[in-house]
Amino acid sequence: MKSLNIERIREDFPILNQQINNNHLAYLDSAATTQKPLNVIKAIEKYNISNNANIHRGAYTLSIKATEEYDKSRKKIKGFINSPYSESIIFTKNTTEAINLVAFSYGMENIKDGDEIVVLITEHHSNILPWQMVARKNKAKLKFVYLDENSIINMKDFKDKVTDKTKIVAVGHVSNALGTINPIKYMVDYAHQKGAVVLIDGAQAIPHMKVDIQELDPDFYVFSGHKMLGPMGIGVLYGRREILEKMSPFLSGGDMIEYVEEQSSTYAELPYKFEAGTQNVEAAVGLKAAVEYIEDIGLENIKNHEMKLTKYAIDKMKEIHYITIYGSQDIDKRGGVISFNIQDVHSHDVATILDSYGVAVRAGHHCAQPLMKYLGINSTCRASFYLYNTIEEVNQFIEGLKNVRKWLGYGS
Ligand code: C6P
Repeated sequence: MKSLNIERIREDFPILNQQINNNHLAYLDSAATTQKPLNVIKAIEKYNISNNANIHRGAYTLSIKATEEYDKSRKKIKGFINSPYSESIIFTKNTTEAINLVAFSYGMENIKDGDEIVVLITEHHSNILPWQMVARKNKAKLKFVYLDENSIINMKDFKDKVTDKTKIVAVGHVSNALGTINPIKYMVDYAHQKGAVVLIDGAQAIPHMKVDIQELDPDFYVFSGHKMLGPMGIGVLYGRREILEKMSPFLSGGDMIEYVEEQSSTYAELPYKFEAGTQNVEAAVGLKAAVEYIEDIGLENIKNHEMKLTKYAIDKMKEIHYITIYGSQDIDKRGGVISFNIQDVHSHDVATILDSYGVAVRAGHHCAQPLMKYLGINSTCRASFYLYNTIEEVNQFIEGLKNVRKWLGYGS
């Protein structure tokens, strides 16, 4: 493990080198979306300057070149997550679309009256609403697993809720709202023992830690390109090949067919069966470049850096008596996300005041309203770190925090 050369890394992210409200921009919202390094921006530019054409359609050289670029991206993702097959890698628009694909193509067809679906109370709406729809339509029950007294998933509750009736367990690898890393391997194995199919929402995990699909062995694993230095508009669904082969298409139309008759059609093989219509090829190209960047720096080094910043920030925040930090107090169970509130101040006011100091944090319910309700709050402020953030930026954030209550007329 080596320390990151942050100065060198920041040269790759020109967007970070700007003033916001006369202050250095401290971008602490990478859990919402990450910034793009120059190699990603240049890869997209190069694709558009030299290789752009519609894929799989042309017999001409430019279309073949574009198709090759798209295929290379799929192979890159296969290697990055150690998927056994390229055909298991389906490109989607984002995590949300990937979960909807599974809910509609697998869930709607396999969940029956009386079956159960289990999710965690910490799930993002994208991993709740599709299952609500399946449960409502197919008369199944949607069950939630709650937290224990240490604000981590209560594993006794998990084991109570996952039963022989459970057909799908859909769990986040890392919570976007609390930053908690879930014991996902244990959850996958336990759910499999009970005969359930497991989907893991890896949107907040894959940018920060090594995910080895063959070791973890989930049935589905989903994530978004824009949270891992890549472009918006591209996401990934990894699916177990045998299951994907049996599933019906989610979207239908061009590019996902074998033969089309007036009244019926046969479908293309994997992965094309699930990639209807013209795909976001330039985003796939950008995603490949993003993975190359991450691999070059090394996921362990990235995680190590983020944890250094997180620990430093939490220690400083704990010194401020009117701040409440949510989630596990155990640093080993956290990713680089800190959700917090300042006593008597709405999270949006905190974020707006921090913005005046150049600090960008997210405020609100973080698309986790059931969690907020469960915690008895309506929102939090959230700072999230990535490989390009510095200790100086954490200090800028802490200084801003110390001023929030003063701005609003409180003593301290
Ligand atoms: N979370 C956040 O600020 P999309 O929008 O489809 O790329 O990702 C949805 C999603 C799904 N699961 C988790 C765990 C997520 O964190 C997100 C996106 C952003 O926390 C936007 S709400």
